[in-house]
Amino acid sequence: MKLCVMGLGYIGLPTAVMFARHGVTVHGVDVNEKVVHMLQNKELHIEEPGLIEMMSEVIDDGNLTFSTQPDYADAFIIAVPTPIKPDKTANTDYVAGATEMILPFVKSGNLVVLESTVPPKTVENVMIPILEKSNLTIGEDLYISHSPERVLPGKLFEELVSNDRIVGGINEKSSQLTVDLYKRFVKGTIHVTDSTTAEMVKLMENTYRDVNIAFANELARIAEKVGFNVWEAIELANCHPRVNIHKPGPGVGGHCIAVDPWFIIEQAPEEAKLVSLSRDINDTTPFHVAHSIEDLVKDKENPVISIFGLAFKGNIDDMRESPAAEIVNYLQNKGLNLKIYDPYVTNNVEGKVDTVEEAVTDSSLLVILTDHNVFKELDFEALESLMKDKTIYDTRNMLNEQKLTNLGFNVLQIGCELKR
Ligand code: SAJ
Repeated sequence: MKLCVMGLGYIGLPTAVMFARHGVTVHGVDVNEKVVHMLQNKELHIEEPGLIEMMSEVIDDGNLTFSTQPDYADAFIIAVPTPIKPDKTANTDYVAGATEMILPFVKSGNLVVLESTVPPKTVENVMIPILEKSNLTIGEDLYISHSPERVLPGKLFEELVSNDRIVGGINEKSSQLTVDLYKRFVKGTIHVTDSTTAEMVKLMENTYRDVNIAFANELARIAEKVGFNVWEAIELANCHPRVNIHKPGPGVGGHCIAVDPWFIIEQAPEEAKLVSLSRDINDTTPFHVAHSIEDLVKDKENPVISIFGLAFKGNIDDMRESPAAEIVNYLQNKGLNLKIYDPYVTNNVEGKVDTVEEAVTDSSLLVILTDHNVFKELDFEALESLMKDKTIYDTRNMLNEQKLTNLGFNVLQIGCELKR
């Protein structure tokens, strides 16, 4: 069995490695020559636990090769990015480009699987018209499916195996061939449907979280107005066996949850009212939090604000669509003096410092924006003496409020009254 994987990013590369470890001869393709060159030399351009070891092994065994050009194969997997355009519609050019690239190599009996997250009908409206140019009869000579990736970076190899998988073929034979392909390593259930449903399932999962988080963020704003503690209220509501309200926070970041709902909106803007409103609530949340921060220091003279966290979520270095970065930009544009600390992020950011001590010296306000676990273990007793005013604004509700109050801190949270 020979497989050609188009796109060697966070999903394509680990997927290629997994197949190569399970009896498949894999040829990995990327348009980026530098990436291909690095991989050929067993160097990684992405980080994922276990990847380098497993990749080196399959390269040494001769089961995985890399190039900028596709090759003949029994099956093709397309795992290329689908970025969002400034007008909030999906850019499917890379999907179209990868499909065009394999066109000269597809033969009768081949299977083409799209893994990239796409707007509904992309298989039908983007891929099929291109593959029709092969002169093969679609669905009879050439089989096509969508099987969306749903794995969490950092836990990729675990989730590739244990997560359930959705397979949406353009017909029964396409689905069957796709199931046969993935069952080489997938231990979760493989659910079969059609390609458009599969496209929607992936978008619905991330949109479910976006809408639920928007509800939590809205509840936080209501709590600030009405005067109750949203965290306690959500915890109590979630004691009900059929309630699961997500957590409020400084906003929704990352390249999935903050992006995928737009792929639904672009196909049905009139109908996707709740989805649009949720995007709006989550997109304006960083500004709501930034205004609260401004308000907390408005009576201070030349205040120093310590910002803890730049990544879009805890324990990672990823700043894509990060609400923390938006809050930082907003406050810096207002001329506020920020000292920013994030032990994971290596990007150059104005105001970023290397130590906790530098970040808190002379500070009037310490703001937690990202839920990195290491922030829980900070020695607040030692930090307290370096700060000017002992106020902490914990937008993630991750610190031990009682312990900090005992140390003399005034601890504030989003979704609670802001007592200055
Ligand atoms: N967040 C909250 N409140 C919450 C949960 C999350 O404010 O209760 C925020 C986070 O801080 C972060 C953002 O939402 O800024 C998104 O984080 P996340 O952990 O919910 O999701 P992602 O974007 O890292 O990964 C998601 C996952 N999808 C689901 O859980 C349904 C993952 O399984 C997908 O593979 C990934 O999107 C993807 O590639 O689509």
